[in-house]
Amino acid sequence: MFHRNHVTKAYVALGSNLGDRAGNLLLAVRGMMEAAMCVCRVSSSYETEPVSEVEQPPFLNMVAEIGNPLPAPEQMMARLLRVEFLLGRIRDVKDGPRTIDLDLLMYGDHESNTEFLMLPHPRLHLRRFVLEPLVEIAPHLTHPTFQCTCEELLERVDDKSVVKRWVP
Ligand code: PH2
Ligand code: MG
Ligand code: MG
Repeated sequence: MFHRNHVTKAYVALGSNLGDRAGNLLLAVRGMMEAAMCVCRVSSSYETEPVSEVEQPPFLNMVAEIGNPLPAPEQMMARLLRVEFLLGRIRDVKDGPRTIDLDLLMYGDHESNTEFLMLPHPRLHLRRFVLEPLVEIAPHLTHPTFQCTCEELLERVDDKSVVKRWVP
Protein backbone atom coordinates (compact mmCIF):
# COMPACT_ATOMS: atom_id res chain seq x y z
CA MET A 1 0.00 0.00 0.00
CA PHE A 2 1.01 3.56 -0.63
CA HIS A 3 1.68 5.62 2.55
CA ARG A 4 1.97 9.21 1.41
CA ASN A 5 2.87 10.52 4.88
CA HIS A 6 6.05 8.47 5.08
CA VAL A 7 7.33 9.99 1.90
CA THR A 8 9.74 12.88 2.10
CA LYS A 9 11.20 13.73 -1.31
CA ALA A 10 10.84 12.99 -5.01
CA TYR A 11 13.49 13.49 -7.71
CA VAL A 12 12.99 14.56 -11.33
CA ALA A 13 15.58 14.40 -14.14
CA LEU A 14 15.42 17.25 -16.66
CA GLY A 15 16.98 17.10 -20.12
CA SER A 16 17.01 19.29 -23.23
CA ASN A 17 18.96 19.16 -26.49
CA LEU A 18 16.88 21.36 -28.82
CA GLY A 19 16.65 25.16 -28.97
CA ASP A 20 17.59 27.24 -25.93
CA ARG A 21 18.58 24.32 -23.71
CA ALA A 22 19.29 26.28 -20.52
CA GLY A 23 16.14 28.35 -21.04
CA ASN A 24 14.12 25.15 -21.45
CA LEU A 25 15.44 23.74 -18.16
CA LEU A 26 14.52 26.95 -16.32
CA LEU A 27 11.06 27.06 -17.92
CA ALA A 28 10.57 23.45 -16.81
CA VAL A 29 11.49 24.33 -13.22
CA ARG A 30 9.03 27.22 -13.36
CA GLY A 31 6.40 24.93 -14.94
CA MET A 32 6.80 22.42 -12.12
CA MET A 33 6.38 25.17 -9.51
CA GLU A 34 3.29 26.48 -11.32
CA ALA A 35 1.92 22.91 -11.24
CA ALA A 36 2.23 23.03 -7.43
CA MET A 37 5.37 20.93 -7.15
CA CYS A 38 7.62 22.31 -4.43
CA VAL A 39 11.02 22.42 -6.09
CA CYS A 40 13.29 22.65 -3.04
CA ARG A 41 16.70 22.04 -4.66
CA VAL A 42 18.20 21.84 -8.13
CA SER A 43 21.60 20.51 -9.19
CA SER A 44 24.02 22.34 -11.47
CA SER A 45 23.45 21.93 -15.20
CA TYR A 46 25.63 19.36 -16.95
CA GLU A 47 26.48 19.15 -20.62
CA THR A 48 26.22 15.50 -21.58
CA GLU A 49 26.97 13.27 -24.52
CA PRO A 50 23.76 11.75 -25.96
CA VAL A 51 23.22 8.12 -24.93
CA SER A 52 21.27 7.02 -27.98
CA GLU A 53 21.23 5.09 -31.24
CA VAL A 54 20.05 8.29 -32.90
CA GLU A 55 22.66 10.91 -33.86
CA GLN A 56 21.73 14.12 -32.03
CA PRO A 57 23.13 17.27 -30.35
CA PRO A 58 24.55 17.27 -26.79
CA PHE A 59 22.13 17.58 -23.87
CA LEU A 60 21.91 19.82 -20.87
CA ASN A 61 20.77 17.72 -17.93
CA MET A 62 19.98 18.45 -14.32
CA VAL A 63 18.05 16.97 -11.38
CA ALA A 64 15.44 18.67 -9.17
CA GLU A 65 14.33 17.67 -5.68
CA ILE A 66 10.60 18.03 -4.95
CA GLY A 67 9.43 18.36 -1.33
CA ASN A 68 6.21 18.41 0.66
CA PRO A 69 3.39 18.56 -0.03
CA LEU A 70 4.01 15.95 -2.74
CA PRO A 71 1.24 15.08 -5.20
CA ALA A 72 0.53 11.32 -5.35
CA PRO A 73 2.97 9.51 -7.70
CA GLU A 74 0.57 9.10 -10.66
CA GLN A 75 -0.60 12.69 -10.21
CA MET A 76 2.98 13.87 -10.23
CA MET A 77 3.74 11.89 -13.39
CA ALA A 78 0.66 13.40 -15.07
CA ARG A 79 1.75 16.92 -14.12
CA LEU A 80 5.27 16.33 -15.49
CA LEU A 81 3.80 15.19 -18.83
CA ARG A 82 1.66 18.31 -18.87
CA VAL A 83 4.67 20.58 -18.29
CA GLU A 84 6.49 18.79 -21.15
CA PHE A 85 3.48 19.38 -23.38
CA LEU A 86 3.21 23.07 -22.41
CA LEU A 87 6.88 23.54 -23.31
CA GLY A 88 6.27 22.18 -26.80
CA ARG A 89 7.53 18.63 -26.43
CA ILE A 90 6.73 16.68 -29.59
CA ARG A 91 7.08 12.92 -29.33
CA ASP A 92 8.09 11.65 -32.77
CA VAL A 93 11.42 9.76 -32.89
CA LYS A 94 11.85 7.45 -29.89
CA ASP A 95 14.93 8.65 -27.95
CA GLY A 96 15.28 11.44 -30.53
CA PRO A 97 16.15 15.08 -29.75
CA ARG A 98 13.75 16.98 -27.51
CA THR A 99 13.05 20.49 -26.19
CA ILE A 100 12.37 19.05 -22.75
CA ASP A 101 12.21 15.67 -21.07
CA LEU A 102 11.05 15.31 -17.47
CA ASP A 103 11.56 11.87 -15.90
CA LEU A 104 10.34 10.96 -12.44
CA LEU A 105 13.37 9.16 -10.98
CA MET A 106 12.33 8.34 -7.44
CA TYR A 107 9.46 9.05 -5.12
CA GLY A 108 10.55 8.31 -1.56
CA ASP A 109 10.94 4.55 -1.46
CA HIS A 110 7.79 4.01 -3.49
CA GLU A 111 7.98 1.25 -6.11
CA SER A 112 5.66 1.08 -9.12
CA ASN A 113 5.60 -1.20 -12.12
CA THR A 114 2.82 -0.03 -14.39
CA GLU A 115 3.03 1.05 -18.01
CA PHE A 116 2.25 4.63 -16.95
CA LEU A 117 4.71 4.79 -14.08
CA MET A 118 7.86 2.86 -13.24
CA LEU A 119 9.48 3.71 -9.91
CA PRO A 120 12.34 3.97 -9.36
CA HIS A 121 13.05 4.90 -13.00
CA PRO A 122 14.21 1.62 -14.63
CA ARG A 123 17.33 3.16 -16.23
CA LEU A 124 18.37 5.56 -13.47
CA HIS A 125 21.26 3.37 -12.29
CA LEU A 126 22.60 2.95 -15.87
CA ARG A 127 22.97 6.61 -16.79
CA ARG A 128 25.84 8.84 -15.81
CA PHE A 129 23.91 11.90 -17.03
CA VAL A 130 21.33 11.17 -14.30
CA LEU A 131 23.63 9.94 -11.53
CA GLU A 132 26.15 12.82 -11.59
CA PRO A 133 23.55 15.56 -10.95
CA LEU A 134 21.59 13.32 -8.55
CA VAL A 135 24.68 12.62 -6.46
CA GLU A 136 25.46 16.36 -6.37
CA ILE A 137 22.23 17.05 -4.44
CA ALA A 138 21.44 13.66 -2.81
CA PRO A 139 24.58 11.49 -2.42
CA HIS A 140 23.13 9.46 0.48
CA LEU A 141 19.70 8.86 -1.03
CA THR A 142 19.02 5.10 -0.98
CA HIS A 143 17.74 3.30 -4.06
CA PRO A 144 14.80 1.22 -2.77
CA THR A 145 15.40 -1.76 -5.10
CA PHE A 146 19.18 -2.00 -4.97
CA GLN A 147 19.43 -0.86 -1.33
CA CYS A 148 22.53 1.22 -1.94
CA THR A 149 23.18 4.95 -2.12
CA CYS A 150 23.22 6.99 -5.31
CA GLU A 151 26.89 7.67 -4.66
CA GLU A 152 27.53 3.90 -4.76
CA LEU A 153 25.49 3.59 -7.96
CA LEU A 154 27.67 6.26 -9.58
CA GLU A 155 30.87 4.49 -8.49
CA ARG A 156 29.62 1.29 -10.16
CA VAL A 157 28.05 2.68 -13.33
CA ASP A 158 29.42 1.29 -16.63
CA ASP A 159 28.27 4.26 -18.70
CA LYS A 160 31.44 6.09 -19.80
CA SER A 161 29.69 8.87 -21.73
CA VAL A 162 30.97 12.41 -21.14
CA VAL A 163 29.21 14.42 -18.39
CA LYS A 164 30.66 17.85 -17.59
CA ARG A 165 29.42 20.63 -15.33
CA TRP A 166 28.14 23.35 -17.60
CA VAL A 167 28.91 27.00 -17.01
CA PRO A 168 27.08 29.52 -19.23
N1 PH2 B 1 17.74 11.10 -22.60
C1 PH2 B 1 17.40 10.03 -23.30
C2 PH2 B 1 18.32 9.30 -24.14
N2 PH2 B 1 19.66 9.78 -24.09
N3 PH2 B 1 21.33 11.23 -23.33
C3 PH2 B 1 21.69 12.27 -22.57
N4 PH2 B 1 22.97 12.63 -22.54
N5 PH2 B 1 20.78 12.96 -21.81
C4 PH2 B 1 19.46 12.62 -21.81
O1 PH2 B 1 18.66 13.28 -21.10
C5 PH2 B 1 19.04 11.51 -22.59
C6 PH2 B 1 20.02 10.83 -23.34
C7 PH2 B 1 16.01 9.52 -23.24
O2 PH2 B 1 15.21 10.22 -22.45
MG1 MG C 1 14.33 10.39 -20.50
MG1 MG D 1 10.84 10.96 -20.53
